[in-house]
Amino acid sequence: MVNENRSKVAVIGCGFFATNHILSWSNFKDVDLVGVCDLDEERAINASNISKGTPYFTDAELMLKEVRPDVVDIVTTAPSHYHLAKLAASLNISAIIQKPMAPSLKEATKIVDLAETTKTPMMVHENFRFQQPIRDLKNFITNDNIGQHLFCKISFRTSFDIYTNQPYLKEVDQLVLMDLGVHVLDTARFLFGEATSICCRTQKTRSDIAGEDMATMMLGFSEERTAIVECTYGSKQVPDLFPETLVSVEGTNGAITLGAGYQMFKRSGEKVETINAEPSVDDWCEKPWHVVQDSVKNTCRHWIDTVPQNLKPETSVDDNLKTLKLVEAAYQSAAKGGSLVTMDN
Ligand code: NAD
Ligand code: 89V
Repeated sequence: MVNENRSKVAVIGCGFFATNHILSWSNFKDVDLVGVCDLDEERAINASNISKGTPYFTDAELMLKEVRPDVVDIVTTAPSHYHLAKLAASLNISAIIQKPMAPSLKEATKIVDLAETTKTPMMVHENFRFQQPIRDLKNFITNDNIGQHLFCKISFRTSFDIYTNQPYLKEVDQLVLMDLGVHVLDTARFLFGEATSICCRTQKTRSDIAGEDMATMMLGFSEERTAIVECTYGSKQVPDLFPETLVSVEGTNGAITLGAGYQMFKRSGEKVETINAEPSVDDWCEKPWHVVQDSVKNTCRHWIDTVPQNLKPETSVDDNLKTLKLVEAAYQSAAKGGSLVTMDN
């Protein structure tokens, strides 16, 4: 869907990941990227250079007051999200906030309250559910192809060196569930709805990081549906499929698997099909990051196709709080060696 009205977008945070946002916004025909901002001037200038000279700033408040965007895209790390969302709300500007919404469930709740009390539309940039192969898989299971849903497995296992691009990840006490768990748990919610219980075990595979880098979870859903959800930055598997997410869903009448190399295997009754579900590689994208980059573009597009039309985005902050509640419950379970935690939905 293409809007007739143009949207004005500004970006705060021009670090490692923001390039994908800036290039996504710059390539939409109905969006004007009106400002980019980073405390680090060199990063702000670089962001301006890659987006055909978008005005750059080193002070977020100054930028928002000067360029008056319809929406500000906050691509800083979690500790600054609440403060920046509050700034946006105080200026009556909508906000998109990168995952994780906040460093804790408590602070995420403050963002949800802020959005509600100020009536400011706010969405979390939770992009995994916007990966095209995962959207395709969801369509297949919701169109009555596999019968009653029984079982789901979501797996993201790699030892890709994330710490070079994101050194701050070595310092956080809660690592893999907050950084990657949010993605895979949100994908589980997207595919199977709200979990009624969760158990989780975590492990640490190296000594130079503060947090855990391996998590294995089992989620229960109504009607005895079950999901195994796992994520790790410490898997020495070959081949290393970074940044692919493997997903399979089984039902009473069929199954679908998104496998390595984006091979998708579908079974509906006796009909079996294999397709290549690899996302396209836009001009500004490069393999193997294209699946992530494509999903960033789709997530930004989701905002443009919803909020300006007064529609609620799928990953509104109140929706995303449910993902963070699962993360918190997973940590509670892990602290007790993997005991069952019942979700209060
Ligand atoms: P980064 O540290 O590389 O960049 C963050 C930038 O924000 C820094 O340049 C910093 O100077 C700037 N900044 C911080 N506070 C600011 C403020 N008040 N005003 C202006 N600039 C400010 O971090 P990153 O690795 O790019 O991560 C950013 C966010 O993106 C994190 O929340 C991370 O979890 C998320 N991320 C998401 C994905 C994904 O697939 N969705 C992938 C990687 C990172
Ligand atoms: O950091 C992240 O959010 C992840 C990735 C696996 C790409 O690093 O998306």
